[in-house]
Amino acid sequence: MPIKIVPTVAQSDQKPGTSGLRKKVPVFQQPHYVENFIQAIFDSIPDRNGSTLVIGGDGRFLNRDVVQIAIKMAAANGFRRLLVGRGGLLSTPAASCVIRKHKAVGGIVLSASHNPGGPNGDFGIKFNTANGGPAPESFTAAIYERTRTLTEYRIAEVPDLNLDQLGVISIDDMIVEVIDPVADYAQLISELVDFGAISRLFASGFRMRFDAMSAVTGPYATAILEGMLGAPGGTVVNATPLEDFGGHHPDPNPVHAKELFDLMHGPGAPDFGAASDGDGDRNMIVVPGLFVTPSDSLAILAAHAHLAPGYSGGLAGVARSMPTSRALDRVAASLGVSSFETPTGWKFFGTLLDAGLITLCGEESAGTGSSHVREKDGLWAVLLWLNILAVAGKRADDVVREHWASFGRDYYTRHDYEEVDAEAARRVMEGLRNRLAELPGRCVGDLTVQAADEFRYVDPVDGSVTEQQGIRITFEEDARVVYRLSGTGTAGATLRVYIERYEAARDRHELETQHVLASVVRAARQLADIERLTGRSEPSVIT
Ligand code: VG1
Ligand code: CO
Repeated sequence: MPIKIVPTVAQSDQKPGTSGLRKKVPVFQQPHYVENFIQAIFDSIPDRNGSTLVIGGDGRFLNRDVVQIAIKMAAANGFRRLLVGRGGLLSTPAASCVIRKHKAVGGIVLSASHNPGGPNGDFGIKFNTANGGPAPESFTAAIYERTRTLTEYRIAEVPDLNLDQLGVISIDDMIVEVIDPVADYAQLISELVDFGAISRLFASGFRMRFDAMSAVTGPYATAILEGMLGAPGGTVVNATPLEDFGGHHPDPNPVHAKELFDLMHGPGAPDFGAASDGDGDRNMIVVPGLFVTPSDSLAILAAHAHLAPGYSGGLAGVARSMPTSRALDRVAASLGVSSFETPTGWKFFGTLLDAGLITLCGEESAGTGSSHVREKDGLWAVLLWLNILAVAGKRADDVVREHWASFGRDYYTRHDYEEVDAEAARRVMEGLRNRLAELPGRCVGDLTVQAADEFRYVDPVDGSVTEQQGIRITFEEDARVVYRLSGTGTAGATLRVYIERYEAARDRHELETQHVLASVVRAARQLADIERLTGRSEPSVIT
């Protein structure tokens, strides 16, 4: 096999963010841009010689091209065996599953998650390590360092492979196995949730809608819900992955999954509604008449997980990202297990999961997962919900209301200011940072600041320290505001403001969220001086 060593010029902008390298498609289309980043990944894997690598992505525009490049570069960089999803597809949780099951050294996952796709949309490349999880900070820092110095990359000069047919292809002494993207994943999930109970639930007339948002979960949800569990045909909608997601944001929230949201709030609502994102790691749960916030969904799953075979022995512990509401902590306290608070991004759950300190974890951004893989897993969350409903024999909306009655309700909203001028966003954060010491005791409207700090994470397992992970302000009235800058955006900066307030009183659990949170929202804007510094009087997206 001829191997070409191609001279290249190092890039200065290939710093991975919250979840890999994400940029606009035209950026990735620059000569050698993709190859540089992949070579930097390979150079950062010390034990790659003779190892197995997994490759797949969410099917968005560029996915097929980059899969071919990654295969040819892997052949020239010492890998022995590649596992590639048919059509170049692998959802993020399935990629994690395949890496673990086949003892791969890691995987290249191509996705920009919930961001729009197509020729002018976003693309992304992420590396997951041998535990199946996103590379930790130390690893992504090494990749970044390498991108700034490399001078050449290696690629095999072979024709494109046919990835649409299952089978084994040899490139010299490297073998490429084109695998069914669903099989290993479906097998794993069937060991965790009670497929018999869910099948009986569907047989009894239970109806749901799953919106795959024209993204990668379509084939998974169709195979499992309709194929294995007997849900009626048509339960999964927008089930065919499209390169541009049909022109939509494949972001499962009330704004971008509005059709599902409206259906669930109308007279003909089915018993349960769910959606997932571009790469299948996020989930939205909406029950008749009620949107379940991801923070509540996480807490509800933790409280009932023992009803599923995979968790019948109870939970070792739980974790949530810092901006996620404290609803999970209340459940952990009642179960008598520890609850950890990590920075935003799934990579921070890895050490806790590997050490067996936690079983379930999640983020406010529609991510829920467990120790079965090292990524968040949208379809798994939906199936665990169905398992709970089937075994408990309750309506989904009753499960939510009973949860609030037992634990109180954490009203929650996130206000995103997208594509803000990067310098203005930096000034918002800097301004808050400089005033942290003087805020406690200060009155803002009808609220009083109790504490203000900047989140700094010391990993309890490996001791690594991550600074500046969000500014948090708590109020004496049991409310909290968190500010942080997104690490996944591809244009300007995105300021995220996370707002919550706890209500213990049972007669205050059915109020309108934005109404309950109005004074906290006002305080959040005022304290950070958002309008003056960014020129924005309203956020671009409220979820
Ligand atoms: C966002 C979310 C974060 C999530 C990340 C990746 O990051 O806030 O919770 O882990 O996206 O999700 P940021 O830095 O933009 O706030 V996904 O579905 O892209 O893999
Ligand atoms: Co995602």
